[in-house]
Amino acid sequence: MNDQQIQQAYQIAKERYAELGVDTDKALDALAQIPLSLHCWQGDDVTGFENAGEELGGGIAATGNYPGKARTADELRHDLDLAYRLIPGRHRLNLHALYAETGGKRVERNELRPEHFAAWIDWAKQNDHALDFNPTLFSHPKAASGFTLASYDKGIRKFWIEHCIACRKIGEAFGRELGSACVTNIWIPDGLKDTPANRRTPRELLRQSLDTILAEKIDPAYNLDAVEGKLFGLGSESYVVGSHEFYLGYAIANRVLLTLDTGHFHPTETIADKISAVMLYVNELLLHVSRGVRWDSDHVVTFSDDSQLIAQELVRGGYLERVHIGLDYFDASINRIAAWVIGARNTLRALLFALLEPIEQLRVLEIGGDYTARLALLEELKGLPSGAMWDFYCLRQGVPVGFAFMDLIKEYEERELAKRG
Ligand code: RNT
Ligand code: ZN
Repeated sequence: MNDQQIQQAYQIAKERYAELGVDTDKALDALAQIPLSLHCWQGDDVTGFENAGEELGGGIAATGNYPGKARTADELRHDLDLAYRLIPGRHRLNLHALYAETGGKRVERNELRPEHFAAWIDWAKQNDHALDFNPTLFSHPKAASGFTLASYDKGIRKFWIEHCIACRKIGEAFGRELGSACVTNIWIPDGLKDTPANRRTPRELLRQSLDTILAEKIDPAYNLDAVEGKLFGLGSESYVVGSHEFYLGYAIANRVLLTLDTGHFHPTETIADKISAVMLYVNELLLHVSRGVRWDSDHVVTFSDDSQLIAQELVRGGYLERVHIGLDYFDASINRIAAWVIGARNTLRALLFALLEPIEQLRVLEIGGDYTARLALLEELKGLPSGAMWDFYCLRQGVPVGFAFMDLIKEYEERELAKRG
């Protein structure tokens, strides 16, 4: 399809939507305002640059050995540059503390400072990406027991508390330097493989640790704190200290953001239904959009019922202003740049699909009790030419339309990734 054909297809599609009272130009403008936070860790299988010889820990796993993974921060940034060129819109980058650049010097995690992220800040400024952040409480000898902030060992807790405090300050620096609040998200792996005898004390310890970490107030214009729970991990199948209920309570009581990761619940449970419930009690949410396959497997996001339902909830509920959308998956079995691009494009497509709904009409039908027509209309919408909208949006945003983005990835794979051995 050439540009003219894409525009013609858009015009015809626009009329189809107009018949239902949907303003497609408005939908495309709204989509252009939504930033996604791309997770740096898809580019190197959550390895980072500490070079301390630690395996990926914390009960998460990246499987696959597709060639060409980024080995240095420069390679990772270079790979990200390509990904951003193939994703329509302006987007953020989500960093992990593990991605510090310390110039070959060993810097303990509780001693990390903004200067260890200077190259990331420069790159972010040059490329107009705001930054988000995460302390890294895994892949480290002091996390080897499986416990960090909820450890019975006071020294271990202290170390990780100091790490999280250091990370909030780094987040604050990101926010200040880039003029956009950094969301600093705390996720810890703490839990037990087998039936615990005491579920209570580790949760009390975790609460204490979080209270200490968050004691210092930081201007929300620069840093926002978020807490992420989960149901289970590898080696923490029977008990996770930081469960959903734990953090839901903590976020409400302490006015921090709650993080909902799509892979962190029972496999038949969707976070879409949770959004309108928790938004009554928390001011802001962070989403980790991922795709679990049978478990929290962190597969690339697809244009699935699940991703569409989440996007619909955000749009229908009017929550876009209060929800930060991040991606969180790590697939090492396919081209890692393509993984970023496919997952991000699908998340945006799900949002576009939601923005194209004749929401007023659906509401009128529902309030009037006409559930038959509601069902009929919802199903008809699936057949409307949303693909033509998406193609036109990509064209307008100056990124490849359709499958053509894979040509650039293939070309980069041959030119750059092949050199990485
Ligand atoms: C783990 C959490 C967490 C991590 C990242 C790397 O289950 O989802 O968000 O994926 O911190
Ligand atoms: Zn997550």
